[in-house]
Amino acid sequence: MSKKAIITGITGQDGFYLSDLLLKQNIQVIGIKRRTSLINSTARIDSLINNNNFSVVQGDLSDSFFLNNLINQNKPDYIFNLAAMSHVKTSFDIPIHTGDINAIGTIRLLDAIRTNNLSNKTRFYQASTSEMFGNNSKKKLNEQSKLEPVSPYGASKLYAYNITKIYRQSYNIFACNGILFNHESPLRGETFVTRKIVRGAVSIVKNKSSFIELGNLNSVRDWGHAKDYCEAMIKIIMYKKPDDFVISSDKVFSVREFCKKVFNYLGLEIKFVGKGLNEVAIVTKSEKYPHLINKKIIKVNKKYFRPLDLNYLRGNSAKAKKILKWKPKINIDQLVSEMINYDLDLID
Ligand code: NAP
Ligand code: G4F
Repeated sequence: MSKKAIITGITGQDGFYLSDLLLKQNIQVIGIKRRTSLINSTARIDSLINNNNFSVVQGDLSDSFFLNNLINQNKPDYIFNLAAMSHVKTSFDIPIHTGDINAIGTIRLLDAIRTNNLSNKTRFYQASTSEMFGNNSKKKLNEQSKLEPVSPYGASKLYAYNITKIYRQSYNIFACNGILFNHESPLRGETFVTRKIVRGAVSIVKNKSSFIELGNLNSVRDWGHAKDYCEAMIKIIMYKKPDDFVISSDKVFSVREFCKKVFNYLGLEIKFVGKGLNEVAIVTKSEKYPHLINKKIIKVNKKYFRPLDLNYLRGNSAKAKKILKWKPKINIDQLVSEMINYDLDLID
């Protein structure tokens, strides 16, 4: 009989890549999708719907009764907890909901494993995050680094990370954390900075808009590709013992540098001038789009700043490399080109 996995957050970016990888390993996937007023919330996973090993049930991480029943009925081999209110800036606007879903939602799942006596059967993966680290100057962050989050999102995820470890140690549940750094793809939500920049730049070259508005351009991130990171999730949950692993590319770029990469790929050279809220990016050279030369294509808007931000996040994934034999296959330039080509096709 094939193994069975429940994935929360099936309709999200990682929900697609993880499902695709598990189905290729002949693992049955049951995804949890919350109710929405429009049917197109499944757009990312529509290509998987015809797979007999793939099914979706409606439910919510706030509903203990639903989660408990689903786990009791299916007695899954694996649970991947990917569902979250995952937008850091939004977590400042809806901190209580963020805590309910990200923190308490995690304990709802872990406690359903415990109370259904599935501790010896069901392995649990928690989608932990580099946002838990906080501002640690420019250190490369690993499993031993200090955890001092600076957002309601980071704090909620730190609770989930800790409760996952506590259930592992107290009840012998195979519960593990993947501490994943930022990972992107053509399926990334449109309001995260990489996709926002890519979509904005494509819209500019297609004459659909004239500039992009961003917040903190100085912020530095360690960006990888979601497909590589979902491969790591599977290695973590299938490892011989439950443990916690940092997953990162170990390379960093600022938001400003990411913008340059995107515009360069599209055939435009840009230069940032000015300071603070008055900083802009101007097109300095373009054979392909001469009408854009001297145009301001990036502006700063204070509404995109957070009350607190993580300024520099760089991982050290040596443990995963050594123990899991995991390493990323897709570099930032390949990621950028894949994202741009996808949006060039999507945006008319
Ligand atoms: P995402 O695209 O934002 O997907 C989040 C998923 O959670 C969506 O399917 C969403 O449903 C679902 N969800 C939200 N609230 C829910 C609720 N109350 N009940 C049930 N489902 C709910 O996030 P992602 O990028 O795939 O990330 C997956 C996980 O990894 C998240 O937990 C995120 O916090 C974590 N993480 C992500 C990164 C990254 O860089 N991508 C890095 C570290 C950790 P809707 O589609 O209906 O909104
Ligand atoms: O793309 P972001 O919104 O990602 P952020 O905040 O790093 O969070 C993502 O990665 C985490 C892992 O570290 C995940 F846990 C989390 O779920 C999510 O997937 O912002 C990246 C940086 C920030 O410093 C932000 O201030 O870009 C800066 N930024 C500058 N202008 C912007 C913008 N971010 C957004 N979303 N929109 C802007 O206009």
